[in-house]
Amino acid sequence: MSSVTELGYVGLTVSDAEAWKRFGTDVVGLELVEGEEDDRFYFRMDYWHHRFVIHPGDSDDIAYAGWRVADEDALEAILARLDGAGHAYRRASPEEAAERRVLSLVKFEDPSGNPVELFHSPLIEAHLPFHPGRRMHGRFVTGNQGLGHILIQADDPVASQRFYSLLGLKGAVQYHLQSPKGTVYPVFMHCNDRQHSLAFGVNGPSRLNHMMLEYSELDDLGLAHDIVRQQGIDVALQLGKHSNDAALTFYFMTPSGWAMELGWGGGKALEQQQYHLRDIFGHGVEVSGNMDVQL
Ligand code: MBD
Ligand code: FE
Repeated sequence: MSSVTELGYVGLTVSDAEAWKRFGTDVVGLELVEGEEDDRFYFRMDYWHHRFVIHPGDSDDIAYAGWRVADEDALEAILARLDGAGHAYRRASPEEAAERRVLSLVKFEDPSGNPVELFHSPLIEAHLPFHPGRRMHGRFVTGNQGLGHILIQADDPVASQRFYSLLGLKGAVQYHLQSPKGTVYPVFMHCNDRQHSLAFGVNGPSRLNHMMLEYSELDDLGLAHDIVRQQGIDVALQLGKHSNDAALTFYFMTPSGWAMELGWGGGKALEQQQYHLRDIFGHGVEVSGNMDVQL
């Protein structure tokens, strides 16, 4: 069955562009690319033209998630499944594809209204090595695992899981967690070795609850943690290790009010599903509001 192969890029609308330029480079280590268009800027993580498109605006949320497919055949196979499910989509124009630096692009929304894009053939600037926005010991874990994972809003997690299965993602409820609103049942889905590229079932103040990026070296996670503490940035969840992907991570607030999860050591996706009641250690809530779950 044809599937999306990875989370390729993410668009973000941000209300404080200058804060984001500093945050992306100085805190996270992303490479800033400015000046190609007046109304946006980009962050790179590797050889891709961009991994993040930042649209300065008057709100703060995810603008779109770009899921890669291998080629035109894979794209058509997925669109046929959307047809079968009666789910509407729009084939983007060549100009819109060029705007994303891809050769083929389709746009639609998931059942909760989150904007989704399918594409193939991103622009890879093989002549332009990644130049981190600050010192890094290693690199971001990307390649065939995509840029990381996103946890987005789902009004009806069952409907969301059914919908993302049409794109080829696999997964299930992987935790039963306590939150102030009662027990929550987050779903985690994968489309490559990364244990999850997509999660939903923990709703917060914005469509995007958090995004996770992974460092290849533990020392880069430690460095990021030092910088977050030195800058006095609010930490949502303290350092801890997840039961499902075994990644050592912590969560802190971006200038947009949703959380960034930075991690190291994520494990591979399993064939079979299992669920957990809590994490291995840590992940205590420090500043509440975004991730008020007892992991
Ligand atoms: C994650 O990446 C996560 O964000 C949560 C809430 C649980 C397990 C793994
Ligand atoms: Fe996460």
